[in-house]
Amino acid sequence: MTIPTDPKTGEFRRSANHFDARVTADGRDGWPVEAGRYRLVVSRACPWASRGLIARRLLGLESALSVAVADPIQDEKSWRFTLDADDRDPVLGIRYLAEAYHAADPHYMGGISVPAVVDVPSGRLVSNDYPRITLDLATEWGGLHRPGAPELYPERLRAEIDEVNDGVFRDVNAAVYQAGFASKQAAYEDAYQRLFARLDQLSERLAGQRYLVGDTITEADIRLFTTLVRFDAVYHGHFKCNRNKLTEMPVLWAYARDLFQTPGFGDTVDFDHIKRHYYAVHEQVNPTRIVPLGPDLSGWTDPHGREALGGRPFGDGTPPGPPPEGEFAGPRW
Ligand SMILES: N[C@@H](CCC(=O)N[C@@H](CS)C(=O)NCC(=O)O)C(=O)O
Repeated sequence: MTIPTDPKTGEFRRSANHFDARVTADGRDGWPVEAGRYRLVVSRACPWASRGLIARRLLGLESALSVAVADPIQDEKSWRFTLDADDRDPVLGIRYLAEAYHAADPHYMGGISVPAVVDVPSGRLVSNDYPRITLDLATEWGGLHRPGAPELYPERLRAEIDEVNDGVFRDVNAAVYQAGFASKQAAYEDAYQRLFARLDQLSERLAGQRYLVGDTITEADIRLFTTLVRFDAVYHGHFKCNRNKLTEMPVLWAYARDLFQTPGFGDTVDFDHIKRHYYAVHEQVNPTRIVPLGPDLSGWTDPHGREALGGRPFGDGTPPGPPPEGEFAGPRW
């Protein structure tokens, strides 16, 4: 994989999400919410795709929206279904995610990214617009949510969630990549400084409250979690985000463990996929492609003590049940 950076500043250039149609309750973009119609294509390595995996579990959309898990190691044609029999996704019948992109636009020349929502009957990509995908699962897919599903994007908290998400996107979710992919010292240092300043600020915020916004789990927690859970395994070493480890930031470490141990979070996390993807795919950053054996991940299941802060993880709702057969990705150590 070639990492696109600005030749002048050395800053990582993230490509735009080209396919931004929305699956909605009223089908205004031509894609109505419908059980069994769409397939969510993910890599369990990818933080942006993992948002979708978590939201789907929390909302109980597993049977309405099936999931295809790509091999964590892309080849020159990008994401592929080599974990499946015959190297083919059993539902879409394709070998590469690129086939769904090209079914939607035969002339498309951009990146092939996950997460991707694909229309099963036509095989066409509908959306790779990851920030929108989870918000729509929370709001537009309400008719298919399980009984007791949480409100991940409640109207009354949207302004605050959006504001927190903005900072978390810029200085956490995206900043780790900007640090890791920078090709000039100043670009790296800028991302590193923003990242740790924001993590310090989030630590302060979370010292006295269990979740980022309100007293229940929201979309904001999902977005912060997907970066924190990768922090020590890949960002600290591979991306040089090494002022300290997550395990050395007591508030954030307890917060991340609390979420990890909440049904719907930890059971989507596959540290093996995460480590192999980052260390083996970014050969500009890690030319030997050696995947480190550490860190010791056993602490993720240690008690976190955050119940003492109160909070109602699912509000008036309930936690989701176990993941469907064959989908459990959680702690296996
Ligand atoms: N679609 C977005 C975000 C999703 C994203 O970056 N996904 C990564 C995996 S973590 C991916 O699929 N990268 C391959 C590519 O963009 O070609 C983007 O391109 O910036």
